Amino acid sequence: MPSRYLVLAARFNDLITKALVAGAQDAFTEMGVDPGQVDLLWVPGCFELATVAAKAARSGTYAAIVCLGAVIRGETPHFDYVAGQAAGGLQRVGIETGVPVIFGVLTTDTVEQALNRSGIKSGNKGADAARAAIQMTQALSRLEELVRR
Ligand code: INI
Repeated sequence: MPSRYLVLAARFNDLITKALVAGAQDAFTEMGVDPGQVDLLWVPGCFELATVAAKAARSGTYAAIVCLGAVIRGETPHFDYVAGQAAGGLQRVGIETGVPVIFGVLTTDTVEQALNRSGIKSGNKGADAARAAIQMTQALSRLEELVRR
């Protein structure tokens, strides 16, 4: 299994997504992953996450892909489309490629709620996503052992 991780982040609402990226990077480091093993790539918005995640997953380079973004309902009637397509697209990439694709996309009603979940008050969803990536790589390694028995 590859040992590199990709953090894939949306620039839209970048005040929030930069904080999610920092949270993910810190969490990887805390969990013993060398920062040199964690690549970072930006896309314009959450709608584009799945396209790049699919290519990254098929490259065979990454143990897991952590997708980060913020979709805020108050700012757009597109909320349901952007959030729904991002979630569905990313889930499909994970299922179709077998590479863990982590959904670290905030979907909130307000900017304040998003800020709170990006390290201000109620934890950092980016850090949670990095932890989920590690847990998924561990689960897949364990599964490989189990099915080889
Ligand atoms: N992209 C986001 O990541 N978050 C949003 O809240 C958002 N809003 O508000 O529309 C958003 N839109 C851009 C979208 O993801 C695409 O980048 C754009 O439509 C170009 O395809």
